[in-house]
Parts: sequence; structure tokens; C-alpha cells
Amino acid sequence: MPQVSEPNTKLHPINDCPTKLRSSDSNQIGGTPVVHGNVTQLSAKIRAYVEESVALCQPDRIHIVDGSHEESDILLHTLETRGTIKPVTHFEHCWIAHTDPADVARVESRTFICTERREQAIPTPREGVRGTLGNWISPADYEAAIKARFPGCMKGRTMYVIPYSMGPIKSPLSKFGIELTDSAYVVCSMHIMTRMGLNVLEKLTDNSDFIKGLHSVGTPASGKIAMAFWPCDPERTIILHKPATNEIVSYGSGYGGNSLLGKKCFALRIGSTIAQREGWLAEHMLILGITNPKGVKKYIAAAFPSACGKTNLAMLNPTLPGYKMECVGDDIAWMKLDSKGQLRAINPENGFFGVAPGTSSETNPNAMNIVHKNTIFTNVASTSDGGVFWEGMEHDISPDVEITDWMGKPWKMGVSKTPAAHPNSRFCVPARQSAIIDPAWEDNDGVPISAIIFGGRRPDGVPLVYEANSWAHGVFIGSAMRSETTAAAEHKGKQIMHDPFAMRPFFGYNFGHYMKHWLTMEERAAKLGGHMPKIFHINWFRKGDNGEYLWPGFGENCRVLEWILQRVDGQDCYEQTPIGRIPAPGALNYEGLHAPVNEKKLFSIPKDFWLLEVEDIRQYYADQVPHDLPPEIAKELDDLQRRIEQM
Ligand code: GTP
Ligand code: SPV
Ligand code: MN
Repeated sequence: MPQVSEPNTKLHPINDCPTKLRSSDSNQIGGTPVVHGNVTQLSAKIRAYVEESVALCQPDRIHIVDGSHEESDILLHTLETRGTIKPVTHFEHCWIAHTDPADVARVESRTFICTERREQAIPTPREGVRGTLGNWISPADYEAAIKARFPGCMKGRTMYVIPYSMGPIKSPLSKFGIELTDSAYVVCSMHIMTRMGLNVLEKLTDNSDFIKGLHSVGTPASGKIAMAFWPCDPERTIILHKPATNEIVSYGSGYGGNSLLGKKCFALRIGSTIAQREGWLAEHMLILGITNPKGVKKYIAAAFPSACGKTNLAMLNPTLPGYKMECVGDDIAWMKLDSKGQLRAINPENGFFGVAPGTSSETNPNAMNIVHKNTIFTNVASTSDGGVFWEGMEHDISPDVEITDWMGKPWKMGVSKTPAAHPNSRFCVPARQSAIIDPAWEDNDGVPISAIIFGGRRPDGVPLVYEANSWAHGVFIGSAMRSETTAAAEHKGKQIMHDPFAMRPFFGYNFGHYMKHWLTMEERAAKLGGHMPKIFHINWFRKGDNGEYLWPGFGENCRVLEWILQRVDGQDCYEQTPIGRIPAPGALNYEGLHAPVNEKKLFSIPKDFWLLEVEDIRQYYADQVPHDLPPEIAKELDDLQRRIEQM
């Protein structure tokens, strides 16, 4: 575990002041000195990539990231000097970063997939309709976008070369990447979120391929950086992906998924295109190990849209006696069939980048326990006793502390009208620190998946849990997912948005082709002598007439998982409904709940609501995927409509 340590003066100073750094003649790339690491550590392919990027971005110096804790500590120290982060003195080796308020979340409208033909990247919408399943950019416009932003963008700065692995370094399911960035915050965050440094570089011999990622926080066209502690260029931010060449180019934002390129850009967008080619699945899913009171262990994978409960379910603290839950991953799953046709998953990440607000010792004690050391918080509030604060932590801080909000202004509980922490504020923490990390979380072969769960924030009409009737029906349920919007992206207000498979912002290729790929998995598994997991849909967020949640959620969600695993075992504990299978009356264990739940309301399937839902899904397909909807999915919708009409 990294400890607080003094900067290691044996290493070269790593700051962006324009001191002339001399390096030996040979330790340079394209005339730019390598001030940390040695050019001989880079394979010819990596060197060529760095060289062409150096020529474009013109950094003053190059730093080859070694992945050591000493290195990370020096960079954290540099960031502190610059005012980007400050120490959280109450905890051990923890920091708070504050961003420019214009750079606080993913920017979906500026995220593009580049392919020769538009329909490779996104479905062609119905004429006159704006497509909402990603943005396409032509190869010519891709080049033009880079030329308009990148030349000279790293002048005066250091270019960091980050070699990293998505997945355990030795796993056959893992893939390697090189991220070039001018942000030390990104290096420190990638240090937590990925396996990175010299041990990855050693694996990247001359012929090894890697996913290319070029990132700059940018400089506004005016040359004026609004906030010196957080340089960015929000007006010109752009996130580009070119699946044909496995390339990512990101400009203008230093935040989360925009800048930590291993996460959404690689593991999901580029990852999904590789998965389609190679016959596996790259998904926005948590992975959880569940051991029941009899000692039988099963793993599930679950996809909920951003800020809809993946991290919470992945760290669930079960209220039912005798259950043990262990976390493999909280955001992304790469899933492949093994030689027997069993679906197995790895978590390609090495850390958690979790939503802070709503996380408390009541809702998620497992998360609260791990963020007390080696954590970088971003855009949370701070307390006068050197701690952190966010909405939901009201009972976790002493009442006499003073709070400073995420923008540096004094904040008073119950008085201030704005939130103390930004709604998309996050903690970034090494996964291995978690006491509930699964013993198999780094298994090279991945863990066997017994159930796939979809879900979202649905205040009305959608029951707590239901099971798909078949694989195709399950794929239909994933494609028809809708959820209330959250603060994880730039959407305004609360609307119910379609978010198929929780992947709408992360598809690397045409959603119609993606559904088709999912459908093929059933036959692939069967050919190998296996079968795909059962599919379920959950909704923790159904509300009653007074706007209160009907289900207590969090640790109590283990009751729903128990039923799901009983169904996986083939137990006859269900009741067939027009939308799928729900728990038979009394099949869900309500014993010991703090307050009684209204089972009838939780599981009611209002005919009027579902007729409208079907109509909405039909309209959505007609608008968004009129040409690429697989006939199997169209049939599932027709069948659902017929069943509801007969209710
Ligand atoms: P991303 O990291 O953006 O992908 O989010 P996520 O899907 O991991 O969501 P997360 O678990 O961080 O939860 C987001 C918000 O939902 C937090 O404010 C949680 O408190 C809240 N939440 C999570 N689970 C539940 C639940 O079972 N019931 C209720 N009512 N709220 C929940
Ligand atoms: C999400 O939005 O799903 C996240 C946060 O996990 S980010 O990494 O910023 O995409
Ligand atoms: Mn996520």
C-alpha cells in the first residue's frame, strides 16, 4: 500500500516550469528530452506513436511513467503546489481535487465514433429525427478536428507516456493501451484505476499492439486558461474514437471518463468493437460474487445507467443473515465464453471511480471504509477538521465542523441552497483496498456469470424485479431500458431517457448491430455445450403516491438477489406475468425489514402504463433504429404488446 512519503529527490523534478532540462543526446524523442525513464524502454511501435504525437503537440519534455508509488507521490506533490489538489489531513494519503466548474462530467454531445460509413458507427434515424445513439464523425472531419486543436497544445508542458493494462496483466482476456497525456492528475488517477507502468511496458515488445490514446487538457483558442489549477478548454472539448485503428483522441477536458482513457473510451467504446469482432461482450456492468447461507457461490453481472447504483450493488452489505457478498468490479465487465460455453467475466479496471453523493455509512459502509486512504476525491466539499463532505454524509460528520463547498465557498447544512458537493463528485480508490474484494477478482480466466441483470431509475410502473422468458426476451429488455437522467453527464432536469443496455453513451458501433451480436451469443454458447445466463430486470427506484421510494434499497437488495439465484437454480418460485416472471406471492423474503413494504404496489403491472411503455419503445425503435432493428427484437415487442392487451 502506498504510504505518505517525501518526494524522492533521486528522480528528476517533475514540474511544468520552463526550466531547461538537459538529457543525454540519446534519451530524447524527436528532439524532445525524456526526463523520466529511458527511450530504450519503449518498443519501436510505441516510440513511433510518441514521436508523431510529440511532433503534433510539441511538449517541452517527455516522462515515461514507471507506475511506482514514489513517482505518483512526486506528481501529487506537484499537483498540490499548483493548487489542483489539497491533502485531506484527516485521512491517510488522500487528496481533494477541484475542477474548473465548466469541466465536471462526461460530455456526450462532443463524443464521436469515426468510421468510413456513418451506419457502421450509429444507426441511421428516421428521416427528420435527431439520432440519440451516439455521434459519428467522418475520417476527414476527424483529422480536421485534431488539426484544429492539437498542434502545439502541450507547449510548456510535460507529455506523460502511460503504459497500462485493462485487466490483470497476465490474463488472456486483458488488453494493453498507451495513454499520452499532459495532465499529472490523469497520471495519478490512472495509477489507481489501471495496472500501469514498467511491468506493462515489458509486455509490449516490438510487435505488440496496443490501443492508442492521446489526451490533452488543451488551451483555449484565446490562449487564456480560466483557472490555472485546472487547465481545460470546455468550448472546444472533443472525444474521438477510431475503432479501425484502435485509436482514441481526447481534447479539452481533464475529468473522469473524458480523460481516463482506459475507462469508457477503451474498455467500452473501442472495447465493444473488439468484442463484436472477436465474439465476446464489453459491457457497462458491475460484477458481484454472492455466497448463500449454504456456502454456494455464484456471480452476477449487472448493467444500470450512470449513477443508478452499480457501485452500491457491487459493494452490497447484505441484511439477510448468512449471506456474503464480494466485489469483482463496479463499472465494467469484459465477458467471454470459455471452452465449455460458460460466460466468464473480468473487471478490466483496478480501482473504483465512484459517485460520492449518496454514499454514507448507512447506504454503503463498504465504500466509506475504503476511502480513508490512498484516495483522490474530486469536487467534494471539505470540512474544517481536514475531512470531506457530500450530500448523504450528514450523520457521518461531527456537527461542529465548518463546511466549504466544492467551489471553495462556505456552506451551511440546512441553510445553503446549492449542494455542498457537485452531484457528479467522485472518489477514486484502489480496488484491492476493499475488505470485500473477491478472492478471484484478478483471476486470469475471469469468474463464471450465472445471471445478467438490467435496471434503471423508474419512478412508475416497473416492478422491483422480473425475469426474462428467454435469451431473446432478455436482449429485448436490455434494448428497451429507460431511466431517469442523472448528473453523470450533461443532461438537464429529470427526464426518463432510453438507455439501452446502460450503453447509450458508450456504444462503439451501431446499436442495431450490437443487439444482433447479443442475440448470437445464445448460439455461440450452445455450440460450445453451454448456455447463456438468465436475464433479469430490477428497479430499486419505484415511488409511491407521496413520492417516497417503495423499496428500502441498498443492503436490502440482497433479498432480490436471493430470489434471482433461486430462479437460476430452477426453483419454481415465480409467477408468470405479461412482462416476464415476478416472485410468486411470499417468494421474496421480507423477514426482518425495518418497515413493511407494499408488495402489491411494488409488483403491480398497470395495464395503462405498460401500453404506453410499449408504444414508447415502438416509437423509439422506429425513430432511432428503423433500418437496423433485428427482427427477433421486433417480434419480442409485438409479443409483449399482445400479452399486455390480453391482460
Ligand atoms: P456510475 O459510476 O456513474 O456508473 O454510477 P453507479 O451506477 O455506480 O451508481 P452508484 O452506485 O454510485 O449510485 C448512484 C446513486 O444512486 C447514489 O446516490 C446512491 O446513493 C443511489 N443508490 C444506489 N443504490 C440505491 C438503492 O438501492 N436505492 C436507492 N434509493 N438509491 C440508490
Ligand atoms: C459513468 O458516467 O458511467 C462513470 C463516470 O462511471 S465516468 O468515468 O466519468 O464516465
Ligand atoms: Mn459508470
